[in-house]
Amino acid sequence: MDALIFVDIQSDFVPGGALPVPHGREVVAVANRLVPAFDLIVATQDWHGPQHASFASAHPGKSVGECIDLHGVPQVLWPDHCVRGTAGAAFVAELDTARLARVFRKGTDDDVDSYSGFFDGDRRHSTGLAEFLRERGVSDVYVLGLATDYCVKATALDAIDLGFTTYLVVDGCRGVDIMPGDTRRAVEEMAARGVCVFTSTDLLPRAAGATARRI
Ligand code: VGL
Ligand code: ZN
Repeated sequence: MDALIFVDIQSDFVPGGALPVPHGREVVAVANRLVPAFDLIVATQDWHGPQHASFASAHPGKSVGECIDLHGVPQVLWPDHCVRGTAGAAFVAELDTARLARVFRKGTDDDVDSYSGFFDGDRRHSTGLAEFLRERGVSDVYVLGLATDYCVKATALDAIDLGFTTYLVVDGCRGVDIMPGDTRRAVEEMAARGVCVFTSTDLLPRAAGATARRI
């Protein structure tokens, strides 16, 4: 059983939003095109309180892009983004959400950041995504969304660690690239850890009953 996972395709992560991922809006068409090819589709949402510890605004004297030590863990400071219940935290309006079986929220703990869709806060708190997928007999997950070098990477690597056969739909992802090359390195790291890197055009024949081809 396959599942498609939309990672953080939220208004704040596309141009015009609070933490715009360059070309982020381009993932929406890819996501929407894949919907008919899957029987099970889920999504994650970054869902922060207004004073979240990943926000530069929560640390007087610090600015966006700086890295601080947060309870012993390096933390990049971001602009305020995806504050729960705000327009920026909503899915991009053009995203086809009609067939989402469930939405999993993360980053809800003010004191700790959480990039992976599988865990909220530290790794002891599940979002419920892994259990949800297992209950439905899912063995293979197809991951796409924003941002390649943060939440997509963390979600795909956790999927591998949790034992799912994991595919990255690479043309359905865009990265932040704080350091040039971060996105490319993230894809390389995922591939090295066992993630199969695909493009949506390799997957689309599934809708017609063909088998996906590894690139
Ligand atoms: C993300 C930075 C901060 C992401 C979330 O969804 O990749 N990036 N919060
Ligand atoms: Zn965030």
